[in-house]
Amino acid sequence: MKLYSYFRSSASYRVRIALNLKNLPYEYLPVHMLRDGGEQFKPEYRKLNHDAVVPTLVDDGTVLTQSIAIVEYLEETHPEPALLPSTPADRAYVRSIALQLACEIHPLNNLRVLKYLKRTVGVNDEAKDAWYRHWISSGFAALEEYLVADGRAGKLCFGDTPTLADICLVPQVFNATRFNVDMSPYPTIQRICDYANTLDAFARAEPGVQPDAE
Ligand SMILES: N[C@@H](CCC(=O)N[C@@H](CS)C(=O)NCC(=O)O)C(=O)O
Repeated sequence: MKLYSYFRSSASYRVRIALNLKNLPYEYLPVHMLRDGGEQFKPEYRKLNHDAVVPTLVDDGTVLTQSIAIVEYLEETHPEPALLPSTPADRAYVRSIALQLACEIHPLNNLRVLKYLKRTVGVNDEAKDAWYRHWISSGFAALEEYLVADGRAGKLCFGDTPTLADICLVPQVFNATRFNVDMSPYPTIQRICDYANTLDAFARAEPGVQPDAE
C-alpha cells in the first residue's frame, strides 16, 4: 500500500494509526502542504485526490480518499484487530465520536480555511489563532461531557481497546497542543490521549517520527 501523507496532517495521522494498528506495512509518500504553494495542488496529485487534500491511500491500484472512508475500508478488508465494536449501538457510539472530531471540529481549522480567513477575510494572526482554539475548545467541551456522561470510556474512548474514535481523537489533541489550547477543562480527553500515545501503533504514527518531519 502507498500512503500520500504530510507529517502534520491530522487526517493522514488517523490513517497512519489505523495501518499500524492493523500491522499493515505501507510506503510513505510525502505531500508537502506548504512547499511551492502546496504540493497537494499539483495536477499529478489531483488526479488521485480531486479535493487536493491528504491523505490518499493506494491499495493495489485502488485509490482511496477521505480518512474515515479509508479506515472503514481497512476495517472491511483486514477485520482483525477490529477498530469498531461488535454491536450496532456501540459502533454508532464510536462513529459519533469520530465524526464529531472529523466533521465538526477539524474542517473549520483546515489549512485552506485558515488561508481564506487571512488572505480573503483579512483577519490577523491573532484572530486566526483565536478562531482555531475556539473550535477545538467548544468541540472538546462537548466531547468531554459526552465521554463522561456516556460511561463507555475506559482507558480509551470505548473501553480499553483502540477504535476509530481514538484514531480521530489523538491527532486532534496533537493539533490542540500545538496551538496552545488549554487542555485542563478536558481531563478525560487528555487522559485517553496520553494512554493511547503509550501504544506502539499510535507512537509510530506521531508527526515527529514521520519521514518528512521537520
Ligand atoms: N475530510 C478529509 C480531510 C482531509 C484534509 O483536510 N486534509 C488536510 C490536512 S489534515 C489537507 O490536506 N489540507 C490541505 C489544504 O487545506 O490545502 C479527510 O478526512 O481525509
